[in-house]
Amino acid sequence: MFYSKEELTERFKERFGQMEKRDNAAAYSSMASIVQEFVEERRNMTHALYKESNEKQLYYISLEFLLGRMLRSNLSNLGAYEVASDVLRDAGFSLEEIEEQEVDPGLGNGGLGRLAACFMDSLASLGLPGHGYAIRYRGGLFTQHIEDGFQKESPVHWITKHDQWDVRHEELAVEVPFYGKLIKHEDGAVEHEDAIWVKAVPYDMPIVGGNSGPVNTLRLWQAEPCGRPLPVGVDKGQYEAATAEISDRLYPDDSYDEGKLLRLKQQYFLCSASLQAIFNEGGFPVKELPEHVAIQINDTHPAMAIPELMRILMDGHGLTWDAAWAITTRTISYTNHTILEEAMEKWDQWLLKELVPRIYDIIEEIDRRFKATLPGGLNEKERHKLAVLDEKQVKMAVLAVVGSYKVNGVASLHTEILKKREMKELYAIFPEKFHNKTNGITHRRWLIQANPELTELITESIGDQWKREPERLAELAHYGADTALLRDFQAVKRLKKNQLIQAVKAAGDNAIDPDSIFDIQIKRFHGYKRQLMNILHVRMLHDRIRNDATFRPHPRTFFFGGKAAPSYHFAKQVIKMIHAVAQQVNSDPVARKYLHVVFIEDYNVSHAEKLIPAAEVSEQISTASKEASGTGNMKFMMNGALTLGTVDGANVEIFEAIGEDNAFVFGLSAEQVMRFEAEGDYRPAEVLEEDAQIRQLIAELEAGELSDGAANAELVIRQLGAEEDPFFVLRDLNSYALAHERMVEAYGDQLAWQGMAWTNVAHSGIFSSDRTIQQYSDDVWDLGRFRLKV
Ligand code: 26Q
Repeated sequence: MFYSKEELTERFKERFGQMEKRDNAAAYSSMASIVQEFVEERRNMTHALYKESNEKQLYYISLEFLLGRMLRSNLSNLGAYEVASDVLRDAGFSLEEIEEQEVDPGLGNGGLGRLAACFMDSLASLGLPGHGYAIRYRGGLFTQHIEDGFQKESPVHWITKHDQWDVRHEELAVEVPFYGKLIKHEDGAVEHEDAIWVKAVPYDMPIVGGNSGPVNTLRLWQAEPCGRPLPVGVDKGQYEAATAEISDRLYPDDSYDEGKLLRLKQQYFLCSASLQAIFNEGGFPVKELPEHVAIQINDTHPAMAIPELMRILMDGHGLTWDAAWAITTRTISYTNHTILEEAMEKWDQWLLKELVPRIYDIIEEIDRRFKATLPGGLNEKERHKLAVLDEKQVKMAVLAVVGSYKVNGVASLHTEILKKREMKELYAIFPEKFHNKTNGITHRRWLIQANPELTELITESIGDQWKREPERLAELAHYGADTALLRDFQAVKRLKKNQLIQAVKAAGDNAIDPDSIFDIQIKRFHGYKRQLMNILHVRMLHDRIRNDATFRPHPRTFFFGGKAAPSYHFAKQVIKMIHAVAQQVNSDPVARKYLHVVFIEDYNVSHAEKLIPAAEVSEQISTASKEASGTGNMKFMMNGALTLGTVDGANVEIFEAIGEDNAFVFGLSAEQVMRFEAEGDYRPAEVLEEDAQIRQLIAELEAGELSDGAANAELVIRQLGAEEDPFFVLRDLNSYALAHERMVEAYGDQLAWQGMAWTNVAHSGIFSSDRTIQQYSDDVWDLGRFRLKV
């Protein structure tokens, strides 16, 4: 148990008393440090427990962990939110307010990073020994500012501002070799000469789950210079700068692989440091590694863990290739998060050869041996698809599949596409490796913490066992016709909408109508996610309101939020377009009664926690086949928003769970999209010929009306026109508009709407990441559960 009210008051007074300025920041840091010390002690106890047990441990290696704020989450998972609230209130503070002092550590881009964070929460909550390994970037994802409708970026150095939830462990530092040359002896031994070594210092962050389970570790590696002599000709100043750079910042591009040297350094730094640390934990004979350790690589970004493990086993422990390979391919497993070709990681061979010569050497051998096992009769294309080394490049996805014992996609449709199309050739060779693990989200952060009001209502209906077993939310289905309950449910939504209105008001928008439908699209900006289709549709509605005095639909507020990669110019033009349309709609004396557009600047996890509980409509409108899973979709349904979406990613499973009657489904199917792509016979011009309204829209776009001047939309115009609309925006626009019409009509019957929303909540339990993690554990990692006795 956490401290009693008396104990906590005592401790708080003591710390707070020592503060120079007695403000919110001081109250935050006093409370945070008390919590941190408490959980740190449990982390140490947990570590000892795991060590003594000698049981299998999981290491989840990821370039990203998008944690969000820690104070509320830790307190809530400890069951101490109330007591901390009380103590603070007695001292004249509000916990909600002091929380705002915490910098949201943005150590991730989007879905992949947030998934890793949800997984950490579930591992600890289920009492499973699973630890994260990542980089302690000094600057997380950039802050987004909007200037004249355009996105501007500025760096954030979260570490300097943030209260240390992590603890430095100098004594556990390891060293990572870069550059240099290989010397191969006749007996097969390999030496790495003249390497430049970088020190990796771990900062350990306690991961507190719910259910008073063990406290796991998220280890963040920081790059520093080390004491070894530098090879001749290497300048000390340059060395120090280059070292610090490795953990300086997160790459802000989450779909396009630029092949940058620094990114490669980060990847190897993380893989090597993490694997060395795993061996340093030790406690078992090296040959038994797969019985004691499972390593999950989050996409291909840490795929160098495969050759690095080979290196350690052979060069460090003297194992033969065959022995080392047998161990590696029983230890490492890989999750794929994308099917976008441009996001598939490929590195220039010369770059790896120069930066990590031994790793390249091992990859070459992996490729050689793999090619030697391939059946005869493969055609050219098939051989390409199966090559780790291909035309001067290293293909990380092939390396990851060949070197892993399990490979998974993140939603059922996604896994099927991997097997049937993207990785068809690899699947034919390794059918037993492929499996699906549909993503999930932690219901603790996304329901219990973000929406305490709904949490209470649920608990009043079905008791609180669902908090431990979220699938029990299904019991809510028995109450779907209870009118009084549905009215309370509606009141909760209204409250969350008002809270959001207050938050947005603080940011300067005073005009949000609480009676309007809250329609929200929040996610990274990407062509395939089709924020463009959303804003074009808003403009269509605006046109209709102006041209047709009888068209007066139920008021709607469209919220957008998300960042574009700084170099993704198309996506930035869409952001500009949203601002331009917002300006027009919000200032039109007639239209503003029915339409309102809000752009949430610098969207992050903390904003999501406020937006999602207030949402009524969840926009999940990716081009079918492109969104591997999506996880925002799950957060929304769990908070009672209805999905307006395509049959893509995990939407498919959401629709299955709730029935299509409880959502607004539209658009081309994945199969149709893939057929068009294969045949190359989609002609957006034909859509224009048939549809006068869309024609008008494009004319307005070309006239610069949607962008404060034509030049601001040139890439959008080009994509929809000359580039033949690769994401089928025009093709799906009409069907999208019809889905909106069905939605507005449904909204008119509030009781029925609340029933639908309730059904969504009731069937959201299977999308808890507790379910996902249990499946990984059963099918891939084989972990045992722990209880921490205190
Ligand atoms: C690669 C190379 C160099 C630099 C950056 C990258 C890079 C970084 C991040 C490539 C991709 C990402 C992130 C991908 C991502 O977030 N994918 C999302 O993963 C979610 C969790 O599985 C899914 O729900 C989403 O559908 C998927 O888009």
